[in-house]
Amino acid sequence: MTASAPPQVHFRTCNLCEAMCGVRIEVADGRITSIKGDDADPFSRGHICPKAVALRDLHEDPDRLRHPMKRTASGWERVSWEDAFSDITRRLHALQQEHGPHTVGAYLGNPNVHNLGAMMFGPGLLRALRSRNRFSATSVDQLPHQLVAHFMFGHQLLVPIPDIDRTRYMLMLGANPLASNGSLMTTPDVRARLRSLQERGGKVVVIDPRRTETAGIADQHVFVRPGTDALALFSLLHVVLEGNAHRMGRLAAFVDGLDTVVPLVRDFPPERTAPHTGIAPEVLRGIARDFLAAEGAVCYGRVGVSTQPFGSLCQWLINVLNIVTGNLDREGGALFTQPAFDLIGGPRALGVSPGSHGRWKSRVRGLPESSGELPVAVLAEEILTPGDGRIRALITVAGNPVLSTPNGTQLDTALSQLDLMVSVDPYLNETTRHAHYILPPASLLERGHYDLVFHVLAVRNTARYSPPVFAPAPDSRQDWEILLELQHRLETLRHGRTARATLQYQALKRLGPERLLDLGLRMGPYGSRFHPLKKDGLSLAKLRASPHGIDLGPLKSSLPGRLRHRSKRIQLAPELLVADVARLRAAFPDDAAPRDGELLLIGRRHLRDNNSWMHNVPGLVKGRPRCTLMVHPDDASRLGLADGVDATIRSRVGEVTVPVAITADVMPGVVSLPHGYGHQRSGIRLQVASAHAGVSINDLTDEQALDAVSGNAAFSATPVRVRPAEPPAPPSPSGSATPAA
Ligand SMILES: Nc1nc2c(c(=O)[nH]1)N[C@H]1C(S)=C(S)[C@@H](COP(=O)(O)OP(=O)(O)OC[C@H]3O[C@@H](n4cnc5c(=O)[nH]c(N)nc54)[C@H](O)[C@@H]3O)O[C@H]1N2
Ligand SMILES: Nc1nc2c(c(=O)[nH]1)N[C@H]1C(S)=C(S)[C@@H](COP(=O)(O)OP(=O)(O)OC[C@H]3O[C@@H](n4cnc5c(=O)[nH]c(N)nc54)[C@H](O)[C@@H]3O)O[C@H]1N2
Ligand code: SF4
Ligand SMILES: [Mo]
Repeated sequence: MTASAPPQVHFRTCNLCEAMCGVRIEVADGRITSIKGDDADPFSRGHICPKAVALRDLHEDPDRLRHPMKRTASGWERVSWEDAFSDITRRLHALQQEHGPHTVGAYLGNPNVHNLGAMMFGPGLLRALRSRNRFSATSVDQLPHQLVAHFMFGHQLLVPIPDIDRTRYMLMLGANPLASNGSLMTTPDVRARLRSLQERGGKVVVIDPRRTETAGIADQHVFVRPGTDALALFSLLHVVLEGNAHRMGRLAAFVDGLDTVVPLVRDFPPERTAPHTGIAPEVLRGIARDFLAAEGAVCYGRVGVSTQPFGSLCQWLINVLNIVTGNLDREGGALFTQPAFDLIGGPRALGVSPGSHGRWKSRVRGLPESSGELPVAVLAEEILTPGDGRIRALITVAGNPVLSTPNGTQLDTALSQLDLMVSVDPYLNETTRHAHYILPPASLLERGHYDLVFHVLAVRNTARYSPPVFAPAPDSRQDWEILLELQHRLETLRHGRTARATLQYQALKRLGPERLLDLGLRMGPYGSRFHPLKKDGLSLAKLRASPHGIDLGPLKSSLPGRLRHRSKRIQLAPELLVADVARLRAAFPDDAAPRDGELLLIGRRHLRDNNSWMHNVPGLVKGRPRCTLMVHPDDASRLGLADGVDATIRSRVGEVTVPVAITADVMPGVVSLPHGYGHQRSGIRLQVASAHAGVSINDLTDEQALDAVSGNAAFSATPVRVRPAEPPAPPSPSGSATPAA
């Protein structure tokens, strides 16, 4: 017997969701033997969720692709990186020569934001493509937040973050952080943080059409009819601003537009909106009263009030509520972060653009771009509609839009008609099965990690770098290396091989994400670069020497300095948002009759899911099937639905059949189905997920249902009809070819 080496211990940030939990990973003989919370992480303090152990399963997953693959008439074939890169870029270039730059589309999925290399090198590839047909998961998620931040504060990433550790009143709409672990609010161990909020005498109030896990621990839960939150928020503001009594305090000196807002809110007394929202006027008045009385209150809204028909109005009104009550930029309210790598106020070349809107429009439906991208709800029609400017080729990077964007069935069809599709992705899944090439990156534990984005959105200023746990596998490429290679080859085909471009490419290749990170840290607000006196300023070396991360303190007041409008003033009443109020009024006239028999569909998340791509981890999918349709008992009995028995759900765009779960936790008239399922599609290579297929909610959601201002998908409040499923046809007796007469 040979003695095995003692286990090595690696400290790392889990990058699977936004919470940035510190983990402690033990490796013996090249294999992971344990994953635990890192008790010494000053931010997450040892907390992890059940998904953390999936870091190992994902790394070891036999279905994870390890080599570039090409789809041929006889199936998938392994190809060399060189052959893949050269054929792909040659064909992309030829298509662009013939049909113009916009004929190549790109879709960037959510995991890009959790990937240092992709964050740094994705923009270069997009620049090289020169296409207006860029899409991302942003427009099925947080686009309203970003657009509103761009309008109001002058930068799309100036998203106010709830000061959860000091607030005394937290009003949450459309968020379930106990399942999601928090979003646009990086907050590891949110349960403990909410408990301390309550222990210091504070209150948590949840407005949600479902009594969620978070609602379950809240002091108050209020049902709201899906898609009507903008009305409820207007009514809250109506009460708060009664008698014209704003309480902006010091904010008043740099806020423009209160005069526009005040007359708007007069139109929405709680008594008038109650029939639509289902929220009793006295309940809303009580919330407004408590909000005003609290020493530090914050209103926070997330996916449920972003992916809905009035997503932008909701995010706007949430900011307005925080501002007019004096809770923006205040301890215990909502504050902006001061991250070590500053994507907002740092050097332009290392930052994110402040944002834009309407510089161009989509070809078919004429929807406006936001910050350089178009709403992904138009992707399918841009491929399917013939004519000049049609998308003929598509690159997807870390995205599964067939399961994650509205009317996935339509996109599924569209993808099969592309001349060329390339997917940078570790899996052969519902989307990448349409690719001509799949370029799988090295595993997530084979790369260094720093959360460029989530440090910007965290409830505390911290910084933490994770070196790779494993050396990259032989002949593997990191995401950033794949993106840089595609970029360089495309540019070379276009401009020829110039000395300058070659030097630049070689320099970037040598620098890689880590050196760029170091540069950003040094140039950042805590950095050493330009502060010769601050010898111990932040740098990558310093982070490497602090493997548990560095605490940089609680969020601090930063206004008006941090605003990115040249005027250094907050725009309380951006024109496009004010104009959208007419649409809200028209959608909910005073004499609206209830729609007979129609149910409103909403989504949900479960702690053990992560969008569409973690159902291949056995430990996360075990137990009772989670892809069920929650139905209120009253609706179930009216419709003849039984618990555990299949029902068929039909919307304008499609139909799915799934077991029913009867529960009074959903509001009457509302049904809920999780997203990210639907792994029954043929040709995927996800053994475990295929055995837990479920159905895709996005085979029901409608690509025409959008937040009109941003073009963000409006998943919530999809009208559906539900009926008991037809019993499966009885098997015909064997041997009989003709049915019995
Ligand atoms: N376990 C797990 N964690 C995740 C993810 C995951 O898939 N699984 N995904 C990650 C991602 S990409 C994101 S963006 C975040 C999202 O993080 P959250 O926003 O916290 O996500 P959800 O849990 O979907 O919570 C949305 C809530 O909105 C409610 N809702 C739906 N429609 C309406 C409405 O019209 N009005 C109101 N008031 N509420 C409504 C739903 O019932 C639900 O409770 O989670 C991240 N974390
Ligand atoms: N109905 C409904 N639809 C929704 C939502 C909802 O609440 N309801 N939520 C929306 C939200 S918030 C989001 S963010 C989107 C997500 O939408 P997407 O980003 O399109 O989908 P994901 O399921 O996150 O798929 C991620 C893909 O990235 C791949 N991947 C994972 N890690 C890596 C990596 O390190 N590198 C590379 N190159 N690839 C990787 C996975 O294999 C998978 O193919 O879905 C949205 N869709
Ligand atoms: S909460 Fe998020 S970051 Fe923390 S362990 Fe779970 S998946 Fe990882
Ligand atoms: Mo998301």
